[in-house]
Amino acid sequence: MMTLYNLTGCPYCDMARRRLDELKLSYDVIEVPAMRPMRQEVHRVSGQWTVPVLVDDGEVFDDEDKIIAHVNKKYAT
Ligand SMILES: N[C@@H](CCC(=O)N[C@@H](CS)C(=O)NCC(=O)O)C(=O)O
Repeated sequence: MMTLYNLTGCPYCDMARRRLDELKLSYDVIEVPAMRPMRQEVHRVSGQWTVPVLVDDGEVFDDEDKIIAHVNKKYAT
């Protein structure tokens, strides 16, 4: 079970999503508000405010580079 916290128009989120899609992974997308103070859930989950954030089976990745490295390691054959 994977959840991606995403902001439409965010290039870092696009990078993360592109790799998830290339690997044909299924994941839920939570669109976060553009205004940082309204992103309480991102902060609660990851301890910081930026997106993308990926939660994969309880493991939290708070940056596109970390997300891409994680899915490459775990799911790319
Ligand atoms: N993970 C990226 C940063 C990601 C990032 O800056 N995302 C933007 C959206 S594109 C964001 O969430 N910014 C927080 C904000 O604007 O409040 C990095 O460390 O280079």
